[in-house]
Amino acid sequence: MNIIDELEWRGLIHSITDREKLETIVNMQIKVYLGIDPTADSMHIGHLLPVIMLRRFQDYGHIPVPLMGGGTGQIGDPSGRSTERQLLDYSTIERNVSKIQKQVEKVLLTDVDNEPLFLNNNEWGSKISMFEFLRDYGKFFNVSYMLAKDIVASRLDTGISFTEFSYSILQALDWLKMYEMYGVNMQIGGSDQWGNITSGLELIRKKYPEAICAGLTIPLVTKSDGTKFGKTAGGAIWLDPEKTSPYEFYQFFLNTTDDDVINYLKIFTFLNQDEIRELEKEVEERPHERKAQKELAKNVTILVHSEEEYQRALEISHALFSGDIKDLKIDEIKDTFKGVSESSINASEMNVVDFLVDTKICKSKREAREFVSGNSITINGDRINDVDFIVKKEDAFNEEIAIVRRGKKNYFKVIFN
Ligand code: 485
Repeated sequence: MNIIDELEWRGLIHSITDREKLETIVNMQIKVYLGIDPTADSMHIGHLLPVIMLRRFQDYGHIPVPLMGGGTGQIGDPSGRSTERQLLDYSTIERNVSKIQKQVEKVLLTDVDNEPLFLNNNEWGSKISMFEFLRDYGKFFNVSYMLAKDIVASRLDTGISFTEFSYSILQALDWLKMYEMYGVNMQIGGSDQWGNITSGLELIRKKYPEAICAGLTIPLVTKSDGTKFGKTAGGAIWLDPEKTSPYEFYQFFLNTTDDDVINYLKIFTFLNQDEIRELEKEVEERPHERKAQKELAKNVTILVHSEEEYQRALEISHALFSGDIKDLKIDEIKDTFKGVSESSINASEMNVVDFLVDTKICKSKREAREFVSGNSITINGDRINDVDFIVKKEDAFNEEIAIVRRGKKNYFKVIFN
């Protein structure tokens, strides 16, 4: 199997600019680039697939070229957006670049011959003068052609600034520069990047008609129930453990449905065809064991975080599943329940029914009584079935946080002030 067969089997190819050219360059050593703009101080789960893709190329002996958009991040890609972006200041961009670069480094192999070539487009972008830009690059772009590109066309009604309109020229210029300086002959990106990738390819071809380069886009990750992948009630799933704890990260993948799990194993893990076929059988024959989900969550958590973080996530999951959270440390409690709905109370003790209503865990006293007498409430791991029970600050974790479970799965965090 070569890399193309592998990507095809995994369902990772949305479009290829030129199949024949790609077939030619896979037999040599490809320098394959992926650009990421430093719009936040961390990548999110949407970035993970393309970065893993770079690693797949690396595993086949090719050279990954992660490009940090230190320059383009100052402008803002209109692709996939219906409104103008907020401009970021320079110091934020620099800080974001270094954080994102570290996250990319974790997924790629660094102590190998085909180590990644990290680049930043601010390097050349900041050196090009305005006149040079318009004379040497702008001349290659026909405005009516640019207006016809989906991204721009879809923004013509609502409005697009000249700044964002110019973005795809900058991305095209990047590829040309990297082709000239480093021989970068391939670009990958999500399917929203198609317009930018083809612009780059066309620019290279105009200057170097003999160039053998190819672009490839990756499909959007879909969910079988039609909802958007990567978003939870708590917001986006980030790779930074400070923003999304490894436990939440692990849980996110663990919660994958039976309908989606085989697809996700193919795209997010390095498990091979045989291993995935085995897990497919497990889903069919013993779905309740959730072996495929566990394997998915384990592999991705170890890749993005570490073996230790994975073990911690497992321990926390077991504790939560059994409801036995008493042994968790305060930091783990904070971590585990980050993003869980939170409320605060000012009293140091309170009757449980009032407490449940005050914290909005229950809608009314009547509902609160029903939950308590129905054995559905636990506080800090203890089941409370007495409506006269008094909840006390001194019993809370660190005398600070009470964790309430309503029913099997609904957790709430209450902060004592
Ligand atoms: O030369 C380039 C300069 C910048 C970029 C690419 C090439 C970044 C690109 N324009 C972009 O905006 N990418 C998004 C980002 O940075 O958040 C996302 C894409 C997604 C996937 C991901 O980056 O929306 O499809 O490519 C890695």
